[in-house]
Amino acid sequence: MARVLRLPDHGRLIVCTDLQGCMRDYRRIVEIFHDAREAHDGDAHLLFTGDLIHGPHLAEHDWPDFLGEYYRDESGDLVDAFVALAARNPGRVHALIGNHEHGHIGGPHTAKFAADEVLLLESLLGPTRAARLRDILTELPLAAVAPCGAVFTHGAPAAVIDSIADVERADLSGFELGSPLEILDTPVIGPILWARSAHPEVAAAFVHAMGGTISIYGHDVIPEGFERIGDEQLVVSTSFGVFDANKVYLDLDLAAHYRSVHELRVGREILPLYPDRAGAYAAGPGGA
Ligand SMILES: [Mn+2]
Repeated sequence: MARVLRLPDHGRLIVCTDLQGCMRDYRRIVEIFHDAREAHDGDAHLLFTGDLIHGPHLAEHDWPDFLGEYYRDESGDLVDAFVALAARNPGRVHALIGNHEHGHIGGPHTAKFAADEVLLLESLLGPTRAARLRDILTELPLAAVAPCGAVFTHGAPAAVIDSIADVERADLSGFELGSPLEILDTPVIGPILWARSAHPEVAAAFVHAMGGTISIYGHDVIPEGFERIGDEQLVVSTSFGVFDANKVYLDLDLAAHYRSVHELRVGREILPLYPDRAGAYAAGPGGA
């Protein structure tokens, strides 16, 4: 199957990174998507860049402060809500595969908050819902491209590719027994799903081969909410591991043409998930 989603050249695009089972932040980004849809005569899209699933299963008193506000993993319900939202908005609600989703459909099993997060989630869901989860995740793309120049992946744009066809025909199966370290060395899918950074020259070559100009991804936690690297890369933290005040999402104009990530402005394209709680830097175009 073709593993690259192609977005249109019109409308708005709301971009949300790693939720990791956080239902509260999921509901908030859906509210933002609904507002964008209303403000633009229905012409809006919502893109999740992977890791919808696998959050902490901790009691509040065991919660480490650095992870931001407390929440409890609701991966199963979150995926169900995503599927229902996508069905109500045909062709407008999308999710990429993250390294945590990959574990359910051929990737190495992740062990961030449990010895085996894949087995844990599937046992909580039971066999029927687990099979349905795998069917849903199998259909997801590995990357998305838009005529505005944006190239979206879960991890950093560190893959060395000749053309977009290398991503379109990527094989995701057969890594169950591998470790995350081994898969990082697997061409194309290793870096796309696991890399936390990319050298500017490698990133530039990747976005060019994908037919774009800028790379947008999550996977890593940016405590301040986002980070620009060179002219090509923007790392976004919408939810996981970040305090509410610093969580950001993107609101992109799909009819624009972005030549550099410096054209994505705080207060315009880079927006606070919770404006009422936002830090000073995210207050708007006048912010630092
Ligand atoms: Mn990840």
